[in-house]
Amino acid sequence: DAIKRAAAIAQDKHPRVKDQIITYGTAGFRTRADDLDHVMYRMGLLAVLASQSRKATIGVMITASHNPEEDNGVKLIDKLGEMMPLEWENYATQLVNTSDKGIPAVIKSIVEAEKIDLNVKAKVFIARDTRPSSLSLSQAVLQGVQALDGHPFDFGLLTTPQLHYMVCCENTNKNYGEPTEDGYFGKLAAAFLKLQTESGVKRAYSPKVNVDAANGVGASKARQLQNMLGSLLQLNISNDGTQGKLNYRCGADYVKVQQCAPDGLAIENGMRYASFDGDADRVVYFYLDNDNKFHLLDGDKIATLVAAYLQELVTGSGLNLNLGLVQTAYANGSSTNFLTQKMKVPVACVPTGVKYLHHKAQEFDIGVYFEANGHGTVRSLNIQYCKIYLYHLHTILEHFCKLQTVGDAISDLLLVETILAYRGWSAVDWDNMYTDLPNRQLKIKVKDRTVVQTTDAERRVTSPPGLQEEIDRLVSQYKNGRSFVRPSGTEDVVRVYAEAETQEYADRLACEVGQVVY
Ligand code: NG1
Ligand code: ZN
Repeated sequence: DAIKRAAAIAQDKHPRVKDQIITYGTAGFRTRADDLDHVMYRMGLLAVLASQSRKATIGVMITASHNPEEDNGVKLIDKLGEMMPLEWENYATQLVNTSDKGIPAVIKSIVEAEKIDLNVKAKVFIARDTRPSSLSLSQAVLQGVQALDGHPFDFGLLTTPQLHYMVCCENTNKNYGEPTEDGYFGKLAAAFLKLQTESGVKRAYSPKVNVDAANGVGASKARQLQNMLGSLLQLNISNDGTQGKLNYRCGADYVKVQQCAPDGLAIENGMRYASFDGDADRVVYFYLDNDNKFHLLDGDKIATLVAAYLQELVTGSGLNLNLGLVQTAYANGSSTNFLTQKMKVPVACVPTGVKYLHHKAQEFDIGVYFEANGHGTVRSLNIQYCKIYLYHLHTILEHFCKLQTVGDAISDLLLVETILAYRGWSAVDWDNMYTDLPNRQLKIKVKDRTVVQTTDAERRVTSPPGLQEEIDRLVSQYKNGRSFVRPSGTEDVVRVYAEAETQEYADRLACEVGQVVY
């Protein structure tokens, strides 16, 4: 039968050659591309089961986001564009780590646990980023889908959020939009145009944005968008993959962590810049001031810009809608202060990982959520209610944000530009909302990162004993000092974050905390 045949193909064409355990983490499976062929094939099999279980189309995205070009990864997308629930992450880990011969038994146990009807027609959407390894890995997924008699549809190159959009549109009977690239870009471009025409563009606004596309898939996609926008928005795209290497000294993660401009573009003062990551689900902005000093406008600055604007719309409408912001421990302390004290916007803090932010955001009528690194969007469960009273708010939520269960560099860029145009702001004006506390992030290689355990949305350490007391002691020596450590969910490191009154102090505090972790 199909299961036996699938196992035979696994052994023959996609064997598991190394006896190494790999787990489905926050971002799916992610490791060196060379170790992923059998993982991809088996994820194709699992996608068929997921599709049969859900009686819906399931997505499989091949990318390792901001990781180096040599890495790759894969994650499943559930029927409404969300991440798969924990049980399915566990099934994925089981199926990937069994021997080739063990495949039928694991499949049968999943079929039993989820009461799957193997006769249901399965449909799987597949897409990939621009890594050299992605094409052959996506073919392994495709063969996995076919081995269990599922119907694969290969979109080729897409950004991660585009695939989320396709899956969600397909499963909502297309009443939201067409599951095609034309559908996606058409929707974004139409909303952008409409907002610009109806709320007006202040003369001080310059529609020129320089985009660092991380040498990834975001470059060609941003060009497709540009073609639909004419002169309303002028995207000048660098790091488009024709010369540089993916994510190497460029892209959102590099710019955020190194706090400097990427290679591959000539930065001038007076201009506005945006950096995407390798699969274009994150965006950060930056600029050079008149003294040629680099300024970062990260996820916290985007969240603040968006929350303040939406709050204005809500207040203006007189409606009783509660608006809140969700952040992680990495959010700059100044942003949290500004929002809670000046703007009176409630702020919740959750552990790292978009799925926690996305989930928490639903506790508000309008929940803005962003990680400091530029991952985020707005979640609103009251769109129908807003529609009648709040036309602009509705357009924003419905067209830029509704299908973004992970954040989307392209739609977030349009959202930021909409607000800047409405306010007539430059990057400097936006940056002046509040001043970031100087901060530093470090990675520490340790023998076993799982020894570090945390509580209180990762802001405090519970293990090893004594570590939190040491951190408290160090932090108390710095004015406006704050620091925490946590094990990474995507790399074999412990991350250290510190902020303080000056850059020198933030650097020093991060170093000192790093030493006690080590
Ligand atoms: P880890 O490695 O767990 O810190 C990183 C990012 C997350 C999220 C995930 C998934 C930081 C500090 N962490 O997680 O925000 O983006 O990767 O891609 O930026
Ligand atoms: Zn990404």
